[in-house]
Amino acid sequence: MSARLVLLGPPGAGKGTQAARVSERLGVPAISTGDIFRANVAEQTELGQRAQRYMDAGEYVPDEVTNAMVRDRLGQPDAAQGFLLDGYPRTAEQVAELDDILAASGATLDVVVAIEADTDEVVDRLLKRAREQGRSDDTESVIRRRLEVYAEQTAPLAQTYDTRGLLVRVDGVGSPDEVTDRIMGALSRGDR
Ligand code: B4P
Repeated sequence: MSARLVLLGPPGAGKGTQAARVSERLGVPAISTGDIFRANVAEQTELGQRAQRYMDAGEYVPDEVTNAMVRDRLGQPDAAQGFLLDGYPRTAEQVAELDDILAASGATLDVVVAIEADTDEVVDRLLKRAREQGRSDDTESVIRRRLEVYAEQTAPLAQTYDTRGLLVRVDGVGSPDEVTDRIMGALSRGDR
């Protein structure tokens, strides 16, 4: 079973939801750049102060900030035997940085799972989360901007990883359990 994974997908596709479940089943840490940023915002660290205005506007935090944070996190002992990255890489520069980080330790990615869901579905989910949890970037206009940024900068990365023979596409519509079963099935079959 693969140990170094990336979860790709638009905002609201279920990356965070599936990262928690799949990482537990595989016994590797789930590393969510969004969660790390939000924890830093809550604690008002310097990193949080830098990230907040981008997140609240639906823009990506600059690559130099995000890359340094991920490099540091992947250098921690619990990530040495594997990890599941949720929400990273999101830009071509982040792909290059991840390649560099892994090459330095002689490691390689095993699989990139793209969770697919159409725009109406993800907007509905994020607006529901806005009503239930009040996340500051879940307003309708910010959601639209996050989807635009995703289409411009992150959607093309699926092609990059497909060309490398690492991509597996999974339908993200259905219950969380159904989506987890699809991901675990694809991993155990070795789909690429
Ligand atoms: P993230 O925290 O990654 O936010 P997200 O893309 O909206 O995904 P999230 O994981 O929260 O949603 P999920 O699909 O699981 O990023 C937030 C911001 O941080 C970015 O906009 C950016 O500013 C910054 N950032 C993060 N990483 C960065 C990077 N690499 N570079 C630069 N900036 C970065 O779930 C959404 C909702 O759907 C939930 O309410 C969930 O309960 C629900 N849901 C999940 N699965 C479902 C299902 N099967 N059915 C119904 N609902 C479901």
